[in-house]
Parts: sequence; structure tokens; C-alpha cells
Amino acid sequence: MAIEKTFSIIKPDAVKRGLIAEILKMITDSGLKIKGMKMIHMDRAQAEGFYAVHKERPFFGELVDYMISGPVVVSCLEGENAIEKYRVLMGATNPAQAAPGTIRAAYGLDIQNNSCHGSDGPDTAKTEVAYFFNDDELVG
Ligand code: RTP
Ligand code: MG
Repeated sequence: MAIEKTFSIIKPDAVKRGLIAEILKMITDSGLKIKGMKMIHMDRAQAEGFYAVHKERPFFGELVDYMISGPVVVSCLEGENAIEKYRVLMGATNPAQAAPGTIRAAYGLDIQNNSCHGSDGPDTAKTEVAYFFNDDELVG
């Protein structure tokens, strides 16, 4: 199976509740390797650009307000089948429907405050890593 990179955000609800270490432990315990990481506080334009695919959705305004409500931890993860593997580790978008043992089941609060983001395919993974990281900010 191919080694892939994917992009992760530990979202504001999780950072505010002091859950960075717990979520990173779940990520590294799953076998995914961290190739780059930083804490940032997105501005509105940056969050709108990142979630541009959702701009026609009714929740877009709220989603952007939420994503800029506090700092987040962005990272580039790598491993076999990393994109799908991290989506499975996150669990369903709505934490109430997330499988036991997933990040969102453990820590998500509701469909918006769901603690983490992960790329949903190879194209978005590439775009999203490049949105937040220059090549020289990734190891290996
Ligand atoms: P993500 O992109 O953050 O990894 O999450 P996802 O693929 O599981 O879900 P997606 O449909 O892409 O939605 C992006 C984020 O928008 C918020 N959301 N709010 N109020 C709502 O009905 C609603 N639906 C989605 C969540 O924070 C979701 O992760
Ligand atoms: Mg998504």
C-alpha cells in the first residue's frame, strides 16, 4: 500500500479544552508519523479560503466563526493509507454517530465542535498541506 501524506487540524474546541496531547497521542499510536506541525490562529480570510468548498452551505458562516474562535494545531501526517486511516481514526462528522475509539467519539462535542479535521482525498490532502506548510517546514 502506498505511503501518503494527509493534513490534520486539532480544532479550537479541542485546543481550548487542553486536548492537544491526547489527540496527538491517538494519532501517533495509530502509526501515523508527524512530518510537520504548528499552532496558528487563523484569520477570517484564511479560514474562508480553507473551507471554500463549503461556501454555499448554510453552516459556512458559523463554521468560519468557529475556526477563528481560537488557536488550532495544524499538522502534516504520513503513513500507509494515511488519508483513509486518519478519516477512520477521526470518526463520523457528528460525534454522536462516531464509532467508539475514534477521536470524535472521545472528544467531539457536537457536529460543529468536532475536535479535528482530516483531508478527504488525495487532491484535498495535497492542497491542504500546501495551504499551511512550505516544503522546508516538513521533515524528511
Ligand atoms: P472536516 O472537513 O472538518 O474534516 O469534517 P468532515 O469532512 O467530517 O465534514 P464536512 O462535511 O467537510 O464539514 C466540515 C466541518 O463543518 C462543520 N459542520 N457543521 N452545523 C452543521 O451542520 C455542520 N456540518 C458540518 C464541522 O466542523 C465539520 O467538520
Ligand atoms: Mg470535510
